[in-house]
Amino acid sequence: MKPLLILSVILCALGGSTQAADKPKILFDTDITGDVDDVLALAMCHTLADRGACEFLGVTVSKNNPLTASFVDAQNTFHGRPDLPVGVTRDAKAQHRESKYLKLADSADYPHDLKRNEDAKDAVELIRELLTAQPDHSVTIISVGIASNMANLLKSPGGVDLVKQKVKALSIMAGAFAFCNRTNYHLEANVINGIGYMQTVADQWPDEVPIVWSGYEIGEALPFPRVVIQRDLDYRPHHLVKEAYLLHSGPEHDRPCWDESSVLWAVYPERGFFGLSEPGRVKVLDDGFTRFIPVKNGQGSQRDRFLTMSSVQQSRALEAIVHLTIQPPPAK
Ligand SMILES: [Ca+2]
Repeated sequence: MKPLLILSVILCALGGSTQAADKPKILFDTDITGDVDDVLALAMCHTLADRGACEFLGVTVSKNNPLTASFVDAQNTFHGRPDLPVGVTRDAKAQHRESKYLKLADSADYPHDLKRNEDAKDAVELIRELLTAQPDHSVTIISVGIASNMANLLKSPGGVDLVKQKVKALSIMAGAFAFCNRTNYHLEANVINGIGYMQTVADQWPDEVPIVWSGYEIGEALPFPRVVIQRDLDYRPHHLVKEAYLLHSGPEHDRPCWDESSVLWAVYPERGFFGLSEPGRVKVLDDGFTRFIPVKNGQGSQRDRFLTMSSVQQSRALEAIVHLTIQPPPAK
């Protein structure tokens, strides 16, 4: 065997074993109530786990609505994971949000057994439990709502050290880092609906654990095609994702894929679906604006980066999101 060939065989073998060890373990923290992109993002998490691309540890909910645990369990059951752990916030100060689609949890079309938030675990307790059980530096947290659970995790006893020890990265949908929504000073919902929580995350998240921010501008540039909802989800007589989308956005709207972008980066960070900004630090201002302060001359925190996206990446990312969202769940 030629030396070059031997080297490539060794590298392949190493690559294979590294890949298995590095399979992302994901924890999905969502404010599944108001917008419907959380439902599509949760569908993606299930598909990615079905494909063996990640290990799906659990779901936590960051906003208050009595139907959140029931809906999440209904969706987890729909996707073939009826026993996936579900936690809900017990923080009364976290925003309460009405929902156009959570009522699907009460439909006989979506059987499941967790019916009341009172029977779900406390979100922070569940996150702590799941993190504690995992190897060091192995868990990617995907947070796509207000930051109540992330902030309360950091404030819990030993919370910062637990994050430092167990978390590999935080993939968060929050803020805005480019011109978007016709302004260069967009105040993004996940921040302004709980500014104090996001400030706690930005200020207290350990410097050693990277945060990748998907700003409003990324999802805004990824409109989920309405035709997919109209035509591609009839493989089941009742499709939870389709019905939730229609209840929220109606049939004539291409809903931006804000939350889906954070899932895609979390599981496939090296696939080039997105670019990354230079490193720096996000400061959450008192009005909710996210100011990015880049590293200067190698000085300062390098914890944070935000997603960027070229037009080629936009096409690839949107197509990947679409197909990861609509892949049929495994047969029952
Ligand atoms: Ca969300």
